[in-house]
Amino acid sequence: MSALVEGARRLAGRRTDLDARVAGLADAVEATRGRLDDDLVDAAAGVVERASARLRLSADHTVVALAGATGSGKSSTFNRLTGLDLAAVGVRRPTTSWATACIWGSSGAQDLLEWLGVPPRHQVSRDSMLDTSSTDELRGLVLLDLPDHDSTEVGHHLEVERLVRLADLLVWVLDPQKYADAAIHDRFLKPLASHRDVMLVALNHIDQVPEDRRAAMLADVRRLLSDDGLEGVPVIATSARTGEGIPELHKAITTRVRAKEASRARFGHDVDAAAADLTAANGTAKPPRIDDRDSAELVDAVADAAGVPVVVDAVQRASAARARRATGWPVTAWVGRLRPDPLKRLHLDLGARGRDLVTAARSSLPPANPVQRARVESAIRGLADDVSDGLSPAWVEAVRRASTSRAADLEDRLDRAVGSADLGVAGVPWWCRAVRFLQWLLLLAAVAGGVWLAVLAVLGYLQVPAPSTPRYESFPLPTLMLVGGVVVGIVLALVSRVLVGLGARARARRARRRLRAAMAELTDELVVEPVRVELTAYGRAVDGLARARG
Ligand SMILES: Nc1nc2c(ncn2[C@@H]2O[C@H](COP(=O)(O)OP(=O)(O)O)[C@@H](O)[C@H]2O)c(=O)[nH]1
Ligand SMILES: [Mg+2]
Repeated sequence: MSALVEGARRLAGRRTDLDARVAGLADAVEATRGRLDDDLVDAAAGVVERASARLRLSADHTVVALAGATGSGKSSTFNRLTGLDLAAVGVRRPTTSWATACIWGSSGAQDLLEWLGVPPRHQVSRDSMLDTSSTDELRGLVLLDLPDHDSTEVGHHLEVERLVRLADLLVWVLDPQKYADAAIHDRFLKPLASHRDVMLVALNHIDQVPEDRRAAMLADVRRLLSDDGLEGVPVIATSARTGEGIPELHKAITTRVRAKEASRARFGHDVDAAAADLTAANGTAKPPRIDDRDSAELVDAVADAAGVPVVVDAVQRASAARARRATGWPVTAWVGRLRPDPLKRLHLDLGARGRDLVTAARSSLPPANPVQRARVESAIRGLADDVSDGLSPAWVEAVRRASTSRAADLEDRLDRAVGSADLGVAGVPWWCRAVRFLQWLLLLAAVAGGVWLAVLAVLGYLQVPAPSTPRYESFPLPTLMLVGGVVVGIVLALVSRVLVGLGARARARRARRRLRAAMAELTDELVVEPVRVELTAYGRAVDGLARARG
């Protein structure tokens, strides 16, 4: 990050009076753009623009910088103007040296000086010294003796450029011996043409120019400046040694300080007026929050329109059918299979994955009917109205607009959201598979018992002596196997049926939960979030306007 950007940011973070108020108004302008009346916002934006441009980076101080080539007399002039022997005269300052500063009425100048790169030992406050009359006149003045401007160091040159850009007034000190030096004009003065309005030239060392030549030399200086694109820049003949012209220079600086003070006052009024107008349209109500109840009703309405109840019902029925088929007595289950499958009628596929089931269920769903749609619309409106209750009409409108801004997407995305939700209903529960295994064992036992009995019967019919039949507790084993296998199988099927019903309901509940979560996510993205964006903007506007009003 360049030093300039860094410094500007630090200054922007400065919270002194008008600076902060203009920044607040700028925030409010940004937050209300497109929401409040355009003319109103444009007017406030104009105030921000003019104020920031005119006040530059520091609203509370007038920065006057003395710049020029080595030996032109910057330091001497600085000492003359401050009445102090602060700046070292006749010293060529090395590239590492910084500006020397004198501050009149020093309060709040600390950040500014920090950014200017003036170390504390190079700062002096004119406040505590001497005559209070000139202190008052120049209150807020920061006078800088810049490092020598003809340094060949690029980094050094950039530093000076930075300071020059910040200055409210740049006093370029010229030396009569070198005023026509092409290098000075080409390298330094021409590039400053854009600073024409904030420049002043002091033709120093005037005591060394014979009286009769002064007028001609001043005219020559003006002509050269004009060639540089600096026409109209005031030129004052000064002598830091004899004090000649110093009162004029002093006066020019005082005028500049007053002008800045006047513009500060004017912009203060402009900011007041713009902030008041904007506040009237914006309102000052506390930024509202979105009520959970409103979004819950919206999710309900959307879930209904998306056919969530139908899908949940299908999940329950399909899960029950699947589990019943797995746990039923194999004989009746097989007979049942001969009957038309109720799920087939429902177009519900018993795919291994729950997703197939849902896709099928969705495909057989009727699209949302007008009643369902109306409920969604009214839920959205209800949310927008509740949230914007108490806001100014413009913001009520903005919130309403935002709430429906993505309504078209909503219908579109609902289908996909329901279709792609993982309902967690794949396959049958593990215990169903265990029961199924048991059922087949029981059936096998019954069949074996039956066959055994049949063999015994045939042997009896043929009067062939049969081997003795094993018994269990006086019951013949084959009979026990046949009857027990059938009876236990049927009882197991009946008990399983109860469990299957409970399990299917649990799965339906889980499916509903997941579908509702998907619906909530969707409504949050497409309805609640756009509203939230408006509320955030409203909050910033209220906050910015409060700061703008001071
Ligand atoms: N005769 C005369 N000498 C001056 C004047 N201003 C500065 N000087 C001398 O010029 C030399 C350089 O002055 P200084 O203020 O250090 O210039 P800077 O390098 O621009 O800061 C010093 O010896 C000063 O005494 C002036 O108006 N008239
Ligand atoms: Mg100097």
